[in-house]
Amino acid sequence: MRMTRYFLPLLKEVPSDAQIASHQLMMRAGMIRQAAAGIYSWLPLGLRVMQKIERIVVEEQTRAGHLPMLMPTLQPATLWEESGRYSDYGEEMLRITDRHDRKLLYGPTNEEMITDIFREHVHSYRDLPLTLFHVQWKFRDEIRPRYGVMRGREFLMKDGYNFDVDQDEAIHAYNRHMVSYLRTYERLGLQAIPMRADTGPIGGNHSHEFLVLASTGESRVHYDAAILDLKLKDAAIDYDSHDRCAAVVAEWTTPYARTEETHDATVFADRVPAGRRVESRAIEVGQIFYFGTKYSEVMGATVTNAAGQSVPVHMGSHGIGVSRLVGAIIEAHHDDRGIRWPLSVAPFQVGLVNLAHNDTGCRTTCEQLYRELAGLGLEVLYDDRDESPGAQFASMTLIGLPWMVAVGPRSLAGGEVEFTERASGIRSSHPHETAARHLADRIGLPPV
Ligand code: P5A
Repeated sequence: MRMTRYFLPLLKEVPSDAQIASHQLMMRAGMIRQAAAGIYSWLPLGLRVMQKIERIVVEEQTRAGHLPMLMPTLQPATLWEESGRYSDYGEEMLRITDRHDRKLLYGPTNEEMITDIFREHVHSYRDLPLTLFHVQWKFRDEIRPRYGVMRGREFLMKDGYNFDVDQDEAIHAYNRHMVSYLRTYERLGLQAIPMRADTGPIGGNHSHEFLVLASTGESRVHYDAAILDLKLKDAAIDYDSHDRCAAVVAEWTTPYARTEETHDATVFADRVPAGRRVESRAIEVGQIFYFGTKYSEVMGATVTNAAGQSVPVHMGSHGIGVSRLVGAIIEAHHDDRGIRWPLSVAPFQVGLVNLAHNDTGCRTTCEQLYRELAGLGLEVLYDDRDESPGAQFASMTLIGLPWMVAVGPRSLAGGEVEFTERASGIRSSHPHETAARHLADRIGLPPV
């Protein structure tokens, strides 16, 4: 992509209402624009990142055997009247009336709608287990939307719903989700800690939140520092194996880790040596729930079990804050000059900078490198604007692409171009003829 053809409204000034780094950087890097309090337009650069996150989330859900679908943003109030949550959900629910005076709402979550689909079509244990998910916009009329996309009113969520014949199977679904979430966050370049949590309006009594430590996070958490040493060891986990999933979950939920709401100071002090007790702030990037038959009983979602009896189906739900993750990743990966995207979600992998627009050699080399890099399958943002080298470097550093390739007359006189790795700041020079291939190898794309 050539910058002169792109839409990248970079801001020089930090907007006064942006209090935390991720909000400031997303505004300065031209990723989002506020439309109303807690409601944002996603500009091209921001959308690229969000779509990469969404793709990783969907891939990991699919790998775990969960099926993608899509439910609408607007829901009929009647479904929520059935579950009792139409009145319970309170002021956070955005209620809408259509021209026929029918009550609708902009979905804050989808337990009712999915239960309605299930009860209509599934009647036998033979069709279970079943987990359906979608990635869809939600609306919650938060009292205090803030921190940009972190606490929006309209936000993108991956929400999934499992249906199982009994509690054992449903706990396996819970464990499977925990493992798939751990894998997802790892691929996104985040260390997210599962912590015992409250269930709030979703219900049930079995829930974990996934938290990314950050001083600007809205959640207060308490944990055993030992949990930070855990690594997901088995890359190819067998999601069908109850034992394998349960073992991973046992490992990750044994060290003390709880949100403020479920924290117990006595248990904390008894179980964790003083030197390892940490209290911190964190960003909630996901939550999983097991709530049994809470919705299936009142809404009549039953199946016949192996003994031929009709039983309410056991359910859980699981959410990942896709739009919030854009902010959370920036909170975890930035410095005072800008963003430092992990490769997996970077909007482009490479920034190409021409330091001398009037120099024919530099221009030709840039054009050639641009073609070669793209030909090798790399996503390149080419700064072909007529700006000073200082301004170009500052823009690239702010946007935070993992690699920058600079073409300037001095190094080109020696046949070389300069690479800078954003994460480490390390620079190196390479012959321009082999620069594209060399970078593709570093980034790990297969040879074409
Ligand atoms: C699980 C999926 C649920 O809604 N029902 C369906 C369950 N869970 S949750 O914890 O309430 O939300 C899941 C994740 O969505 C993100 N999130 C938000 N992101 C941005 N702005 C908000 N206002 C917001 N509210 C929730 C969080 O990442 C949360 O973990």
